[in-house]
Amino acid sequence: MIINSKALIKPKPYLIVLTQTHVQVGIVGKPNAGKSTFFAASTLIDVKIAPYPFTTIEPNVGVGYVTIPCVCRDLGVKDNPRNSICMDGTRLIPVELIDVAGLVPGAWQGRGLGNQFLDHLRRAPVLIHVVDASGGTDEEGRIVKPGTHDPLLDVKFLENEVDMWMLQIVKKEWDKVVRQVEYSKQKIEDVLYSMLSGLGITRAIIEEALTQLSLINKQPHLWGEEAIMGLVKYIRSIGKPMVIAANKADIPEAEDNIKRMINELKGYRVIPTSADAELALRRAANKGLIKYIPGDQDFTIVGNLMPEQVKALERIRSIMRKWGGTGVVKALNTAVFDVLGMIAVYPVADEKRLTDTEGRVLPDVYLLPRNATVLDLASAIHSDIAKRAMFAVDALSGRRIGLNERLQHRSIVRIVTTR
Ligand SMILES: Nc1nc2c(ncn2[C@@H]2O[C@H](COP(=O)(O)OP(=O)(O)OP(=O)(O)O)[C@@H](O)[C@H]2O)c(=O)[nH]1
Ligand SMILES: [Mg+2]
Repeated sequence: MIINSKALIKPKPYLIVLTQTHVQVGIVGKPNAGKSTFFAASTLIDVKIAPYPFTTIEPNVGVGYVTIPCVCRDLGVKDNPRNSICMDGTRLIPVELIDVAGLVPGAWQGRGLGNQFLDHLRRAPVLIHVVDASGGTDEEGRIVKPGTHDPLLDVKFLENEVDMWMLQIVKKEWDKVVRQVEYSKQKIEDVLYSMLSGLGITRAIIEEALTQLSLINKQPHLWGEEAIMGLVKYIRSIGKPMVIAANKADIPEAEDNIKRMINELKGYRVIPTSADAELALRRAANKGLIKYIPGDQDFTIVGNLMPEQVKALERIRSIMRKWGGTGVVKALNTAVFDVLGMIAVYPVADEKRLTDTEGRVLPDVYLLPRNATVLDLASAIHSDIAKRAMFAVDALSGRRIGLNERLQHRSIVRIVTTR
C-alpha cells in the first residue's frame, strides 16, 4: 500500500495563530535538562539546543499541541479542522508553550541568569518541569557522568526557586498589605488578589489558601516570615502546579532514577520523556520518512531510508516500547487535562450535519476550564455570541443544555442565539 505520508502527517502550524485565549504551559528546569528540545519537539520550531548551560536566554514562545481521540472516529465522519489538526483520528489542539532560560540554585537572588524571566510565566497556569533523569548534569547544568547527580534534588530546588520568586513579590508589598487591611479595612483576600492576579493567581486560590492555613482572620502585621512563606508555597502549589518530565529516559542510567522518582515523589505526576526521540520522530515525519502521530506509542517507516537511519529509528522504537511512547505529548496532556482538568468541546452551527456555517465538519475544538458552562464556551468563541446566547443543544443526544450548565469533555454543541 502506498501511503501519502506527507499529506497524512505533516502538521500545519502556520494555520494556527496564538491568541490570548490559548492556555499557556511553561517549561521550566535547570540548564541543559532538555527544555528547548522538549519545546522544539512539541512545536517544530527551530530553537537553539546545545550541550551546555544557558543556551536559551530570551524565552521561546510557540504553538504546541495536546491531543484527544477525535470524535470524528466515533461518528464515522470526515472532518475539516480549522483551529486544530486531525491526524488519523487524533485531534491536535493548540496550546502556547513558553521555554524559558535555565534556573540554577539561588536564581531568585540573581544567580545564573536570575529569575527575571520567570515573569514570562505569569500567565501560565501549569508548568512542566523538565528534569535530566539520567543524572548526567549537575545542579547547575554542567555535564557530569550519567548517574552521578541525583535528579530528585532538582525537583525540590526548582520549586524553592519559584516559591522564592513569588515570596519576593509578596514581601516587597507586605507593608502595603498591612496598611490596606489594618488601616483601610480592606479584606485580606482582596488585597492579596490585586497583588497576585498578575501572576495568574485566582481569587478562589487565595481564599482556599487563607482558609486552609487559618490565616483569614489574623492581622497581617502578626504573620511573620514563616506564615507568609507558608501562604506563598500553598498558593504556588495550586496556582502553578508542576508536571515532572523525567527527561533523557533514553539514557540507560535514567531507568533507576525514573523508578525512584515515581516511587518517592508522592503527589507528583512523573512522566518519563525522551524529548530527543520525539524531536527525531517529528523531523522524520515531516520529511515523509515515517508515519507518526504525536503521542502514539509507535511509528511506521514509509520512506526510503539509509541503513543507519533505520538503525537510529529502531533504537527510538525500543525506547518507546520501554516507556510507552516518547512521553512528550503525554506530559502536555497530563498538564492540561489531568492537572488543570480542562475539557475539549466542539462547537458547531448545525448540530445535525455537525458543520459550521460554511459546511466544514467539526471545524473547531475549544479547550475550556474545568466546570466550563455553555456561557463560557460562548464567551470563548465571541463576546457577541455570549451576549446573544440562549441555550445550547447537544448534537448527539439532542438534549437542550442551559446557559449555566456544565459542558462535557468531547461533546459537540450548537449554541442557539437570539437574532
Ligand atoms: N539523550 C538525550 N539528550 C537530550 C534529551 N533532551 C535533550 N537532550 C540534550 O541535552 C542537551 C541540552 O538540551 P537543551 O534542550 O538545549 O536544554 P535546555 O534545558 O533548554 O538548556 P538551557 O537553555 O541551557 O537552559 C542537548 O545536547 C540535547 O540534545 C533527551 O531526551 N535525551
Ligand atoms: Mg534552552
